[in-house]
Amino acid sequence: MILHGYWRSTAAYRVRIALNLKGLEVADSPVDLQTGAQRDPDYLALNPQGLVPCLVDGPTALSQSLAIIEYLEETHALPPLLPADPVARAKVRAASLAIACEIHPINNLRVLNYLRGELGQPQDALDGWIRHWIAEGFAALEAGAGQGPYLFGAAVTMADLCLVPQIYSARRFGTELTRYPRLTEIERNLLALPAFDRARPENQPDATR
Ligand SMILES: N[C@@H](CCC(=O)N[C@@H](CS)C(=O)NCC(=O)O)C(=O)O
Repeated sequence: MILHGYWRSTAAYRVRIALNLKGLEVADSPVDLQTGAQRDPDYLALNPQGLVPCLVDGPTALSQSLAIIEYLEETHALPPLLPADPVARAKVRAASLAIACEIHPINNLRVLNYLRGELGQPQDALDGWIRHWIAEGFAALEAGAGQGPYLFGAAVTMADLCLVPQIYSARRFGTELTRYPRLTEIERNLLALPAFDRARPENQPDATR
């Protein structure tokens, strides 16, 4: 398998954690988002959305991090990243989507470029925008976080794979995290696991700073 990603991409970070947890070695193919490599024709042939990650498995190119994680879950069952119980599965998916659909996309590079370029917004307005949507999303996650070392108790789930990268992004954009003591405690617990540590942006070969 080949993972097309970018060291600072939070969506690619989710997939890296899943691959590490499941013990799968893949070849890395960095796509430099800063130079617009995601819009190169060769990359668009793999993922017409021009977004990372994209996981190539044999003849198949898969996009969308949560779809990729569920593909890995279905093809490599252990360790499970979704609970067996349907209600618990729905809750894990809901928390994952709360991050992947409600927080992440509105703070994505192309959205920020549009706000800055077409809409002429200055950097401080963009910073406020990012922090606003992260704060709203994190407040709900903090309120819903149960007991236990991870978001859903003692087992790592897909929701944890979404949380850690989103906290990384929040920190990068200067979000005040002291308001989310449970989330940051869970983050600490997760980053102590080798699969999460190896997946950190700064541990990727294409990391530049
Ligand atoms: N929903 C997608 C989001 C993918 C995405 O937005 N990736 C970002 C990096 S985190 C990207 O490629 N951005 C490039 C751009 O905005 O031009 C997923 O979960 O895979």
